[in-house]
Amino acid sequence: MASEIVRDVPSPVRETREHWGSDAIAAMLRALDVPYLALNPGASYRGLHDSIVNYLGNERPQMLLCLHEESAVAIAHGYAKATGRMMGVVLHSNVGLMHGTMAIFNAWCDRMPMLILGATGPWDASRRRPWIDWIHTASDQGALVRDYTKWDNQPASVTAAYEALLRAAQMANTPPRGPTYINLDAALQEAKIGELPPLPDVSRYQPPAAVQPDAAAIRRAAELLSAAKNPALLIGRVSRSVEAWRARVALAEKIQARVFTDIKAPCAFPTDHPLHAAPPATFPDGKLLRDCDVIASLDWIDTAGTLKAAWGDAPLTAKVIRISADAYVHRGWSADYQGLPPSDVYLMCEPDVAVPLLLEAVRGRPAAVQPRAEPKQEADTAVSIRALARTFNELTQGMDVCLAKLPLGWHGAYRHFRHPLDYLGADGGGGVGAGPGLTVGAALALNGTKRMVVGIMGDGDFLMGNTALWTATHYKLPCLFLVANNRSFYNDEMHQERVAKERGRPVENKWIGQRIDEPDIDIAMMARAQGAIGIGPVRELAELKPAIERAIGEVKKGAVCVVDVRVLPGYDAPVAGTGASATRR
Ligand SMILES: Cc1ncc(C[n+]2csc(CCOP(=O)(O)OP(=O)(O)O)c2C)c(N)n1
Ligand SMILES: [Mg+2]
Repeated sequence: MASEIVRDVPSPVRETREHWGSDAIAAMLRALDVPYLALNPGASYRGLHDSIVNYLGNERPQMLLCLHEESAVAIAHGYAKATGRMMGVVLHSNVGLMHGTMAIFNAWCDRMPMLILGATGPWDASRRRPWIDWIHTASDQGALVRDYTKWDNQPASVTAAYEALLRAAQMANTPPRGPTYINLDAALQEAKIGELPPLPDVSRYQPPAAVQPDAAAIRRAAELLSAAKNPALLIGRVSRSVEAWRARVALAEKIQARVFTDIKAPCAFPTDHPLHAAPPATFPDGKLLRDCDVIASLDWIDTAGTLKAAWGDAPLTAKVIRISADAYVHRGWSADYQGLPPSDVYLMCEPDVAVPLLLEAVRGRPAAVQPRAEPKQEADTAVSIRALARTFNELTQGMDVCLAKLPLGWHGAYRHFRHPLDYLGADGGGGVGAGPGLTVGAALALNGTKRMVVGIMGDGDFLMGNTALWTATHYKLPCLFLVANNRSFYNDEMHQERVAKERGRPVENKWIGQRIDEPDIDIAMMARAQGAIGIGPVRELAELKPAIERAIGEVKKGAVCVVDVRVLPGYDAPVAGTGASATRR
């Protein structure tokens, strides 16, 4: 369990019989056991703000001040990734919500629970202050986020707010999980209400018990897997439970299935297990999958796309078992649902539920797969992401590490994952700038445990979200940032290269509108400016190990530390949509 964090403690407040609407809302948040509220302040919720500080004493929930709404949401996202638990976010009327939208989209695509509170200038126009309450009042504010939240509501009374919060919490935590949004009218927050209406009994509004799949469908799936010559498991979105991790390993071993994992999702299977077929990748190796005759997709993010990559236009020869409850949240606006996969058996439940049932029902077969040989390692000659990874691995041997973010140029073979908290997956929606907030959120979740939280991220990602660091330094949440700084939005240089080649135009212009230099940004100084320790820039291979070693030591002592590692542009991994597999050194 994470330990308590630094808290800004309010001066004592005299008890009064008078209460305001927002006191009731704050009491409800405590009843719902919301641990934290990440926020950036705004007058539209000054009522609630006062209630958290002066009515609740700034605890349960405790405020976490953030310098940008995008980091507030990303922190809640990172916290949910590490714990499976929902925390709260408060976003100022319309402008704050607008700042938070990309991060909400990321959390939505990542199916992470989150309670988002918003506010609106008094809905009653006669109560609005001139100008500011008018620009910060919008009809149907929920419309800004409705397409990527599970539910939204603007309650018109305190008792309606109780119910709205109960429902929002229940829905956020019902699989497939996701963010919900409650918009609180400033007038409701600031209304004098005397005594608080009695709070509902929260224990009677819990999320439902896990949905169990149909027994006959489990038997059919088990029969397919048992009869398969060469079964495969595509393991996508699953929980952080150690028990569920072990059940997946047991299932794979019992049927001798090849296992594929996805670098976009949190780690789901020991990557050094002989049955783990290939390093976790954005796009798994089609060739390996094409040999498989039965494929079980355990909430794999893009099953249809993966099958298409393997079979192309040829007929799909494998039988497919689809295990996913995700379609419950598929909507029209965002195509994050991916292509529609065929399925011979469709179990509409969470993989954590289906795996133990399948494990019980399948017939075992003797081990046949040979242990996988580790690829031969060439020595590093320059500072690259690979060199960074190797140095980091060497220095963290035997240590418990939680990787809260990895850069785009990371190859899945760079490091093994052996525990559900070893790696938390990507940002969900591909919204760059999430890395710092996700790392701080994971650091909040794992604070006081012996697992060190580390975000390894691109310079573009770091620069867009770096003010999340201040929240980590203020609340003393130790974590390590290793910035793979190629001084570019390099992923897109590769796109320009591809376009130039297709058009017969000069490839050497690909850097224009992409490179972040002249001046180089002093990332270590940005860290120091926020009370973190900044190390670097590391330019020489010889400097890399001492820099990371020092950084790990500082984080062990409780610091937030950032190392600016000037890596050469170049990826070992194929890059999304560019068709490039570039190692340009
Ligand atoms: C909010 C947002 N803006 C722009 C993009 C397009 N984009 C995808 S990857 C990328 C570059 C990220 O740069 P960095 O983190 O430094 O990684 P690098 O590509 O250099 O490896 C950009 C701009 C995006 N995905 N999200
Ligand atoms: Mg970059």
